[in-house]
Amino acid sequence: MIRKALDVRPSEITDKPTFLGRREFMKATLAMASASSMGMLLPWQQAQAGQRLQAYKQSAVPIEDKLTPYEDVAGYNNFYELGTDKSDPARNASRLTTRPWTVTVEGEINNPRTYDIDELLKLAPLEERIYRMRCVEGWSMVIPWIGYSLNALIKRSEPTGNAKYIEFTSVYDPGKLAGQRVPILKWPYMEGLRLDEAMHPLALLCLGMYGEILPNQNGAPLRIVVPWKYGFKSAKSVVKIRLVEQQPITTWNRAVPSEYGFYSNVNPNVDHPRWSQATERRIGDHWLFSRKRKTLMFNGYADQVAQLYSGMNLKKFF
Ligand SMILES: Nc1nc2c(c(=O)[nH]1)N[C@H]1C(S)=C(S)[C@@H](COP(=O)(O)O)O[C@H]1N2
Ligand SMILES: [Mo]
Repeated sequence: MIRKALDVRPSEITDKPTFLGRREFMKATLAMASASSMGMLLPWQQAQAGQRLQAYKQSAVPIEDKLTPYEDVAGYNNFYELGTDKSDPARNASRLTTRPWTVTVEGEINNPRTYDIDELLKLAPLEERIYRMRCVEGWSMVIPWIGYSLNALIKRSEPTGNAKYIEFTSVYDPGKLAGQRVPILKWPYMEGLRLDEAMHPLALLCLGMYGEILPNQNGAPLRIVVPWKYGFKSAKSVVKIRLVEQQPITTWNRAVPSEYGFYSNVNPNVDHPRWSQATERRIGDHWLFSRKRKTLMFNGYADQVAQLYSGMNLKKFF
C-alpha cells in the first residue's frame, strides 16, 4: 500500500513462482472435484511441503466464484514483515518460525490464557470457508480457508461487560523478519475489530487453506480472516489477542489515517483518496481484464453483515 501506482504490471502476473507441477495440479484438482461431489472435501495433497489437516466440514456459505489458483494465493501476497514486493513473502517464508507457537488471550475477559497452537487446532471443529478477499489496492481472490469462527475462542475467554473491541498483535521477530528492521510500518503489525464484528460467524480464526496448514506467507500458523473488510484488517501470524474497552490503535490507521479507516469495510461507494474502489481485478484473470469486476458492498457479504452497521455513516466511519 506504500506503493503509489495501482501496481498491476504484467511482470507481476507472469513471474509468479509455481508451487505445483502441472501434473500435480491436475491430480489435485481432480481429487478436489470428486471429494466435493461426495459432499465433503478431503485434504488436498500439495507438492509443496505442507502438513495436511484433519477432515473438515464444508462451508455453510457457498459462493459461485471460481477458486483462485493455489500458486497465486501462496505466491502473490502482502506480508510486509517478509518484504514489500508481492513475491517476497513466498521467497522469504522460511524466515518465519511457526513452531513452537503460542497465542495469548488477555484483557477484559474472565478466562485469560495462553494457548498452544496445537490446542487451537482442536478448540472447535475445522470448517472450510470459501471467501472472497479484496485488498484495498484493488485486487481480489477467492480462497478456501480452513478454521472456525473466531467467536469460539472469544466465548471461551468469557468477555467482561467492559469488552467493546478486540485487538490482534502479529509476530514480532526483527532478528529473522527483515521487513521489521525497516520502519515502513510501526511494528508489530496490529489490527482490531469492534467486538460485535469479531463475534460475527463469518469472522474466521484461520489455520489453513486448500486442505493444509497455512503456508507461512499466508500468515501461519494462525491468522484472522474478515472477508467483508479490506485485506489489511486480516492480521497474519497472530501471537496476542486482547479484549479492550477503547477502539484499539491499528497499524495502517496509525500510518495513514486519511487513507485507511478503522472500519475499512469493502465499499465501492467510498473511494480511497488516491484511487477508486468501484472495481477490482481478480487475481488469476488475464491482466487484460484489469479491474473489470465490480466491487460489491461489504465484498458481497451485505446480507450477512450490513445489520452490524445500521444507522452508521459509512463515509465518515470508512
Ligand atoms: N501481519 C501482517 N498481516 C497482514 C499484512 C501484513 O503485511 N502483515 N498484510 C495485509 C494485507 S494488505 C492483505 S491484502 C492480506 C493478504 O493476505 P494473503 O496474502 O493471505 O492474501 O494480509 C493482511 N495481513
Ligand atoms: Mo491488502
